[in-house]
Amino acid sequence: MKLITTHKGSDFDALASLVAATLLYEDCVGVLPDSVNTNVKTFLAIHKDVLALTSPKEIDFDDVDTLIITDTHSWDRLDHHFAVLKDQQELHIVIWDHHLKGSITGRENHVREIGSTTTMLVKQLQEKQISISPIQATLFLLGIYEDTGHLSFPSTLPEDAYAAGFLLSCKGDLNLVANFLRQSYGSRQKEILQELLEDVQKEEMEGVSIGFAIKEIKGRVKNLAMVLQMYREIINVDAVFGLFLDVEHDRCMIIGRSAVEFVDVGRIMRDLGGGGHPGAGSAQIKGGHPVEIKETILEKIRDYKSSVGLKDIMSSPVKTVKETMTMEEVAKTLRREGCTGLPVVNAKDEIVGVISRRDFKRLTRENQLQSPVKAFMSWHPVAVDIDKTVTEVIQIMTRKDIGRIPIIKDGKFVGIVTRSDIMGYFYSFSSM
Ligand SMILES: [Mn+2]
Repeated sequence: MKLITTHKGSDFDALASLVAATLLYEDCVGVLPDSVNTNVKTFLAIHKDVLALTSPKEIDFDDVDTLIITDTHSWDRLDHHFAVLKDQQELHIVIWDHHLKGSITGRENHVREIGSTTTMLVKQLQEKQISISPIQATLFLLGIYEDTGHLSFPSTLPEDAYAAGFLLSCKGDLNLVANFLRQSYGSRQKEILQELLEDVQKEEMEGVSIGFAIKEIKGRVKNLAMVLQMYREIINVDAVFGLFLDVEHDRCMIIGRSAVEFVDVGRIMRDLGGGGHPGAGSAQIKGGHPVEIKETILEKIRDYKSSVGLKDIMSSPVKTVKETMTMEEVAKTLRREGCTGLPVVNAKDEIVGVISRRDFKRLTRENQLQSPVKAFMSWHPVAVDIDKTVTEVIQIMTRKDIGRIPIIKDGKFVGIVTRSDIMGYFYSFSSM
């Protein structure tokens, strides 16, 4: 007999990958652990009959020759009934899992980092052209959306989004998805939010407000990130950090969210051993104390502030052209440098203007190519002092609709910041 099972306390990714595997492997019995999470329980209350899954209690483990496991590969995550298979040498084990760590090694191991285990199996179904019913498609979407935070978590891969798109084409129902996932804001989450609001902690740094939510948590609470997001909106801060202390396991779960470039959550979390991107991230610290962690986070924000400045993102040295140069020479220089514009300096190397390809459109006669650049350049460019912040430069670019800003130090031209430098600044952080 062939069995397929998943981890106990099953969430949607567990249930969905289990069901997807029963489609992939014919003549297999799908065994759902008796303990499932609250959302899945609600889903099963309606869909149990169409899924045709069996309880571990009903299985005769004596004649099992193949075991397929999804969304975990650890014996202690399986229903206790499976323990009898542990020492069976002949057992053919197949693993489908997106958690890299586990205690079971199978004959076939499909283990890799991806947003959800469901994605891996849906890909197989799609490749083998096995048909998926609208109900199954809806369940698989639930699996993918739950584990990828609706395709928003940093762990999400293009494959997860492709699989979701494919499932929509199989008539997966997003209304149902929203309905079953929304209920995760239950009484426990509400209680935590209320307690957080009774002890609001706000800090100000350089005009940016940073909120902290510090709380002891008993047991496993899902969707703390959502609670934290609601907390942030209510207390109206630019960035927020949730420090959730799990006394039982002596660890602290840290979640961060930020809407300002000044607070780079991903970088802070990486320093704390976790991960993420500038807007969102998380980390876990063994034996950490929340008050100390809060101080560490504030220190890091202060440090980064002084470390990333215009000097780090600007291009320098930058080619300049003299104001007396002819337009023809300038055109050659632009071509040679492969850029769309250059600063213009006077005899004292002070910046007096900017010439860009656009300005060449104003040349109407051939002989104007012999005119000096100062006749066509835009005068008095907006120059920014090197001590200003990246945010200020972005504001100027937006307000004045200009794509390159000369940077000056003690009145002297030292470099230039372009739109692509700013893009590089944002994207290099998210890909680190
Ligand atoms: Mn999963």
